[in-house]
Amino acid sequence: MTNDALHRRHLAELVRAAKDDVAELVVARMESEHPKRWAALTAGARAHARTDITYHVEFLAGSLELGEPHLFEDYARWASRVLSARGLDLGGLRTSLEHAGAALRDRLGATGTRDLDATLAQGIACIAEPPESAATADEDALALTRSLFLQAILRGERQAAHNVVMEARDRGHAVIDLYVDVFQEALYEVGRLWERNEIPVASEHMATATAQFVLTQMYDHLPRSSERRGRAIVTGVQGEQHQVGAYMIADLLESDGWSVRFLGTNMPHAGILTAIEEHEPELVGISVTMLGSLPSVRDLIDSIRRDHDVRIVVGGGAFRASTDGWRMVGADGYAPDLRSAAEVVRRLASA
Ligand code: B12
Repeated sequence: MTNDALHRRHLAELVRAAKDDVAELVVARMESEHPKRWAALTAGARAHARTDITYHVEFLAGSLELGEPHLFEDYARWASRVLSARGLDLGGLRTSLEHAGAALRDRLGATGTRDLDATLAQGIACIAEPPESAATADEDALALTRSLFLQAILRGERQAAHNVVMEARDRGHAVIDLYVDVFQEALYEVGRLWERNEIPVASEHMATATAQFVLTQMYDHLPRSSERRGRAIVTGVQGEQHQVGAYMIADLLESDGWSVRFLGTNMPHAGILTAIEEHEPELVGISVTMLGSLPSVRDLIDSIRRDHDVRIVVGGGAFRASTDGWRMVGADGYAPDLRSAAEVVRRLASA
């Protein structure tokens, strides 16, 4: 690891270690600036505000660690969209980031405040009301299936969601296309609907649960390669709750001839290491959605490498916008989606 990377990691660790204190300080400062507004808040709303600030700090740390300020810009744009959709004032986000910057500067002293200031300033400059979203043309072959599937999962109608997907399969669509163009894209749309405050979090949960129910039924319809490629484990990391992407990767690898153990996600790392000892895989696939999970995946990869000679491939939302994130956490490879994953894994396995 270069000195620069070591310095960035050190800075990110200091920032992460300070997140709870910073959140408390920022809330106290905002409270003292607007005592009436804050007095009207319930204890729950106050706790919520504090949690949001810890998220800001975690994303800031991830962006600093990877040396990619655009990741924090993306985060600031995303937070702006989420808050605007709920009628909340973006001035609060700006102030909380400014206060968080001041609290971090006090804590860090001379250590890396230049990088911190620059990344924060870039993020703050991206806080803005989102433009009206332009309607996008939705003309691919599975557009209608996706739209019907989305409606079914948002209503929690398992039978309807199942029928829609099976009809598309019976029309000759490959399972991998259904996974990506129907399941994945419909879930991304669920995320956008939640982001715009058009559905409550309960609908997001129900839609995901319904989609996962139908996804498990696709297992019997997966094509099976006659190759025997070896053993693989697919898992998420501790603290990460998103697991549909990992589930799909497990199915894909099994379909491509791997003997797969799928561990789900949010698993204590000791448990993942035990599973590796028992299954003795040649390949470990790790799925990470939240940028805040980066330290967790780095720790997991370090622990795996201490005792096991395996190839490690990562994927998921945390790496998508980053050029080098997967290398920084110590993985051997990265695939942005299901379609590219089989190829990346085959290349890794034969290297
Ligand atoms: C479902 C969902 C949840 C569910 C997850 C339940 C479950 N059982 O998985 C719940 C409700 C628990 C949840 C919680 C949260 N979520 Co959420 N969630 C989603 C949602 C709507 C769908 C995720 C999904 O299943 N996508 C479909 C899969 C197939 O896509 P994928 O993961 O990208 O996987 C593909 C590739 O990335 C790749 N891949 C993935 N893993 C791997 C691994 C390997 C080895 C390889 C090679 C490739 C690979 O291949 C896959 C197939 O092509 C997304 C929206 C989105 N854009 O993803 C938000 C989203 C990810 N969530 C978000 C947020 C903010 C949260 C919460 C903080 C708050 C909330 N909404 O409740 C918490 C955080 C929890 C935590 N600590 O992890 C944000 C993240 C924003 C950001 N800035 O990063 C998103 C983008 C929603 C949004 N638009 O705001 N969430």
